Amino acid sequence: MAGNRAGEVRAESPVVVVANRLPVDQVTDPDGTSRWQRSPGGLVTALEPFVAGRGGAWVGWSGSAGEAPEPFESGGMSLVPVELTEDEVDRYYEGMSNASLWPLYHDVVEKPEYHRTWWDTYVQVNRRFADRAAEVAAEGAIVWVHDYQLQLVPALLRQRRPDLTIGFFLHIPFPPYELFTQLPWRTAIIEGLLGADLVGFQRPTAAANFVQLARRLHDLPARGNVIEYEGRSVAARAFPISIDVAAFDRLASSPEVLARASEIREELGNPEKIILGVDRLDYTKGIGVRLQAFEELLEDGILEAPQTVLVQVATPSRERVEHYVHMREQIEQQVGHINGVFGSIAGPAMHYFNQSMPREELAALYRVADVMLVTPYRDGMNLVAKEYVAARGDLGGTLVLSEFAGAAAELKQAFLVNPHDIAGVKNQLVRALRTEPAEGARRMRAMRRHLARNDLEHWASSFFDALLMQASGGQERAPEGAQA
Ligand code: GDG
Repeated sequence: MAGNRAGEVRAESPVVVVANRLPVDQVTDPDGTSRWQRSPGGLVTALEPFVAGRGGAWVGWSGSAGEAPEPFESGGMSLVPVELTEDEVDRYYEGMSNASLWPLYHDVVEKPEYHRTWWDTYVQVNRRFADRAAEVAAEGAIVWVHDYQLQLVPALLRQRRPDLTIGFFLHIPFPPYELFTQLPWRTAIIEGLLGADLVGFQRPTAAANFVQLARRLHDLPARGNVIEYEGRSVAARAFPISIDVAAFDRLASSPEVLARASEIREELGNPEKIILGVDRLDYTKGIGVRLQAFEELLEDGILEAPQTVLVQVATPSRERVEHYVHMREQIEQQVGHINGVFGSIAGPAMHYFNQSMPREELAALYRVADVMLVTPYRDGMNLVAKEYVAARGDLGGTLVLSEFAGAAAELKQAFLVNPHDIAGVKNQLVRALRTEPAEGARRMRAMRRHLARNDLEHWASSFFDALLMQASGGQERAPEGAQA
């Protein structure tokens, strides 16, 4: 992404994205100069075509506490930084977002903590995001707000700017009434979301949970997935997110990545089978489950190391949140134990990386893995599962996937598992390892066919189309400068 000119905020953006993070990271070059670099990751790729080149803006936090840089142009968009102080990062981001809402929305896999000071800061920061969005949006603009950190923004923005069309998308699961209602600020969150014209979720069950909450908590009338609220209609629907399938396929079949894939197999000592896990180091991802299944299979003598090895990439994440510190210790103890007992001079039984890998290296790992293990306890979607399928243009490899990942509803030919059932995970892992190539190819082909039609562009354009439709009361209209 080129260009980091400081400049004026464009007060007239016809399309505005509001997300916790800006789509760029500040990097410092060896000569000490700092510049903005486009963040890796799908969301930017998906949204850029809708925002860039038509005077669109992206409102978000730069990622470091303290004074925010001036708005600047980058990649054809106005980037509008929102300032967060150290205290706000602690309370709004690490506290309310990642230690209250994240565990609550993931089926309380860990116990959420509720603190009034965190909530107060969450409200304060959501106001600031809404203020910035209200400043940059043109009359009648479309604003698309993202994720659990900013659930109050739709209503706050509507109060300030009733002329706007507002969409919201939640990237993580949305819990049922019975769980959600433990949140002390439950009515405020639902009211916040009801400020949108369209609330998008990964799965239809999440949309249904939201509609039920609006009906039961707020006594609002609803017809199907449409809630009537303050004289407006608010629709709740599923839009399963995806990846840039063609780009990932291309990357994974490039000569460099293929060469690296063979090199990895050699460096691992040419094992017969390579099992792979790739996750942010997060307690929702069920990393411990797969380590336990692997360990028990070694213990049972069903698998032997290092003929079969497990490679686990666990990218560092939220390292200042307490739950994450404990979990990392536990996982690292488990890895140490597995290698202590089952490793040999010929090589360890498993390879663990607590580091972020370049995208090319991930693609090579996907390409060389005979079995991909994705075992979250709960996951909005899980893009790793989709990346693995996109990477396997050779139709090789098998996918073991948790039923509790949103992706399981689409990747039906995976070996599905309940991560709470270790015996079941072990069985499916063994089945996946023993799959005949023709059967594996049949499954992979079917999943690839599904993904080819349901890629990231499809996700973003169907959300925009539905948002425009909803805002125009059922009749599509073309907004100025926006591609529907
Ligand atoms: C949230 C929801 C939903 C991981 N390690 C490295 C690396 N990654 C990349 C993967 C993948 C992404 O990070 C992780 O995406 P997931 O979807 O698996 O999980 P979350 O981060 O929890 O994302 C999730 C998603 O939002 C989108 O809506 O699917 O359910 O929880 O793209 O490849 N990338 C690189 N190096 C690494 O070491 N380059």
